[in-house]
Order: sequence, then C-alpha cells, then structure tokens
Amino acid sequence: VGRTFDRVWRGGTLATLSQAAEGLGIVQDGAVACRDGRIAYAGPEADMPLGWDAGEVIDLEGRLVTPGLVDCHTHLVFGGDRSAEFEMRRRGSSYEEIARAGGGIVSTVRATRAADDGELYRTAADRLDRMIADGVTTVEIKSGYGLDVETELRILRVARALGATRPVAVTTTLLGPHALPPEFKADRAAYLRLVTDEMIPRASAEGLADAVDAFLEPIAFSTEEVRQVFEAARARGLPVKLHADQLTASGGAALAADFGALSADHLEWTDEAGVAALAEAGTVAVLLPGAFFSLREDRKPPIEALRRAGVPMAVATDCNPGTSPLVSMQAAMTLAAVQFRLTAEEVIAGATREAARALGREADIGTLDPGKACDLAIWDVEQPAELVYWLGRNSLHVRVWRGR
Ligand code: DI6
Ligand code: FE
Repeated sequence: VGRTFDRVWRGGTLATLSQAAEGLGIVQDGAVACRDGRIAYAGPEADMPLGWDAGEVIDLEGRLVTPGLVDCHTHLVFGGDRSAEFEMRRRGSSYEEIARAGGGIVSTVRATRAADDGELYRTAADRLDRMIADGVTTVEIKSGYGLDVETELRILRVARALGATRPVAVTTTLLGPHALPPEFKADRAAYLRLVTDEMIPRASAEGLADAVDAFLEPIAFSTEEVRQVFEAARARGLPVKLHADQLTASGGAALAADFGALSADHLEWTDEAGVAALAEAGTVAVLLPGAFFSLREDRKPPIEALRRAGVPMAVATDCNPGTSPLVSMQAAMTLAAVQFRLTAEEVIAGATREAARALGREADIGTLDPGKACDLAIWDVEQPAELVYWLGRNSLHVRVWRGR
C-alpha cells in the first residue's frame, strides 16, 4: 500500500473558514494532510485515519494555519508609476482634477503602451513576489492600462505568464472600460465598439480573460456604456465584475447585481437599494481599503447594511499605481479592520473564502476543506485577531501552495 499522504502538517491551530463551521472554523490540535496538491484531510489530529503515513510530516509548533490569502482585485501589470501625482494630491489636487487634466489612468496608459513585454513582466513579477512573501496563494490581475486591443491583450498575456512561472494561481480580468483613451476623445461610441466587438471577442477566443470589469463613474463610463460591455461579456459566457459607486452614487451595485456579477467593488457610495440588490443576486461586495486610505476618502462603504443584508464581503489590495499603491494583503486586512470597522473574523473570511467567491472559485480554494487546493498560510501569531492588528509586520511564517 502506498503512503497515505504526501505531506502532513500537525500540532497547530487550524482556522478552516469552512462554510459550515461557526466563525473561523477553529480546530485546536489540528492537522492538514495533502495528496497531489489537494487537501485530503483537515481537522483534529486525533481523527486522522488510523495508521496514516506521509512522505513528510511537519510540526506546526502550535502556529495558526489559515487558507492561503486570496487577493481578488489587483491591477498588477502596468508601466511606470504615479508618485508625482501622489505629491500633487498631497498639495491639494483631487483625483478627479488630475484625471480631467490628462493625468491619472491615462498617464499610466502611456507608460504601459511604451513598455515592452519584458518590462511589464519584470515590474509586475517584483510586486507579485512580494505578495507571495505576504501569504497570497491566488491573485486576480486586471488589464485596463492598455486601452487598445493589442496592449490590453498583451497585459493579459503577461498576467497568464506570471501565473505560469510563479508559485501562485492567477485569474485574469479584462478591464477595457477603465478610461477613455485620448485617441477616442471625440468618439466614445467608437471606443465602446472596440471593447465589445474586438477586445472581448479576442480575449475570449484566446482564453486570456476569466472575467470582464468596468469603471462606472462620471469620470469614466456611464450605466448605458457599461450595460453594452456586460452584454458583450455575457454573449461570450464571461462573468462580470464592476468598479461600483467608488466616487459617486452611480447605481453601480444595482447594475452589477442586475447582471449577476461575481462582485461589485469599492461601494463607498452604494445605497440601501444597491445593498438589497447585491444580497438578492448573491454578488460579493469587495472592499478596497487601500484606495479609501490613499484617496483620503471620508465616505465609508455601508458595512452595517451589507452585514444586515447578509452580503458576502471580501477584502483586496486594489494594487494599482493611482489610487492604491498597496502590495500587502496583510496591510489591506488591517486597514479594512481599522477604517471599515470589520471584525477579525469578517476580514480573515474576506481575504480567503469570500475573496475566492468573488472570483467564482469558492469550490476550489479559500477554505481548509478536503478536495480544495492545499493552499495554506502558516502564521507567527498567538491569536487570529493579530492578523488584523499588526500593520507593517509580516506575520507569515510559511506559505504552502498546492501542497508545497
Ligand atoms: N478605480 C480605481 O481606484 C482605479 N481604477 C478604478 O477603476 C484607479 C486606477 C488609476 O488611477 O490608475
Ligand atoms: Fe480597481
């Protein structure tokens, strides 16, 4: 008879985040066993099959184990940086003013179009390696800084290459309607047609996009334009996500829910009707405290309403050069707890199980349940609450991805 398991981690406290369990699904004196990169067992060590055997047994020395962190909202691949604008904002210019003056997203678009694949890969890989060192095992990467077909597809190819060459799972999202590119200033409809008739079909045909996203704001795209994009995504069988109600109450949450979106993200200006629509649709609310922090916003997402309505809440970095130059999920977790008053349990679930749900991957990752990918984060903390308490302290002891 072959070995029961490839590897077993024992002698620690598990936070399984199992849907069925109470709270974090805490298991004292727990063990996790993996076989072929999948969790074969997760629970009390005492309940492991009698006479089990493993190629390797690792003593957790009492440490806390959670599912690997899932960063479900990043714009990781881009050229250049926006530190100069960051300074302008410190001197009083608003994000919108800078965008209308031709800065903002469009300035990163120029830098991205000018960067070759190698530079896009290298600069994103540096950020990705830091996320991996922070405990991330799955990351979503959006396009959105190309705004022409070739560059948008190039960004998605770089994202796919990052997932193929780094020990992390990557899901990709086409964010064509991120900003209106300068060359289409006089003809918005033509840019929308480029998105619906070329970007989405090409990305879909080449298997480059796992979802489609849009930026619904007066400084970006309108409800009608986003509807066109979402119809085109639906026609290609691609799920949708939406940057919704971040800067204004634009009915983004309701629109996302209307399309059964995987997630509606930001939500600072979402109202009760939007919350009810999200609850009805089962759409995940993705909270992005890095942008809230960097933009010095003062309007918080309707957390209490989301809680009451039972809307699943996820937390992500929104890593992007303009509004959230944040690379650490651990920091995003602390910011979410402090700024949005989320409990430790809500934040840890939001950075694992609910983030997996926001990617449509809750069947495969996000909890310590048999059959799921054996993606673990093993922490140097005594209490789970420390994961949302420390800021700037990397509490990760060891990260396990697909059993390694
Ligand atoms: N909302 C945001 O905060 C980012 N994109 C979006 O749709 C901003 C992206 C940038 O400023 O570069
Ligand atoms: Fe974003």
